[in-house]
Amino acid sequence: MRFLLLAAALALTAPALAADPSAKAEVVMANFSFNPEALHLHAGQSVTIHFVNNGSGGHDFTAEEFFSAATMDAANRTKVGGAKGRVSLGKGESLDVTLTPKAGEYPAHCSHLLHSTMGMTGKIQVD
Ligand SMILES: [Cu+2]
Repeated sequence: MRFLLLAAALALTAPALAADPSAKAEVVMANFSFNPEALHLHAGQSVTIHFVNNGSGGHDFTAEEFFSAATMDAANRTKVGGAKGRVSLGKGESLDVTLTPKAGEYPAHCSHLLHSTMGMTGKIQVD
């Protein structure tokens, strides 16, 4: 009987661990770069990405394919501009986006005029 209770307790705990949203990642925007340039995430694992703009003006992290392929709730979908797939931040701003990425390799860039030319490009690798 004690064993059965333990087994039942484990069965209840396991799904909670699988859905653990504690994985963290960070993308720092600057003039004119993303750090890291290549973001590495795990497919199918929920992650909270902390976006920070340390630049002297506005920047964004545009990755339509990445955000479109990822699973997220409505509140987070709004944070990435819906179909725009873009996190836009003013100077000094930050934003957390929680999502579950899909396997693939996706390009990212800042959509501000000439910023990608000056180095604001990157990629997201999900595997
Ligand atoms: Cu920019």
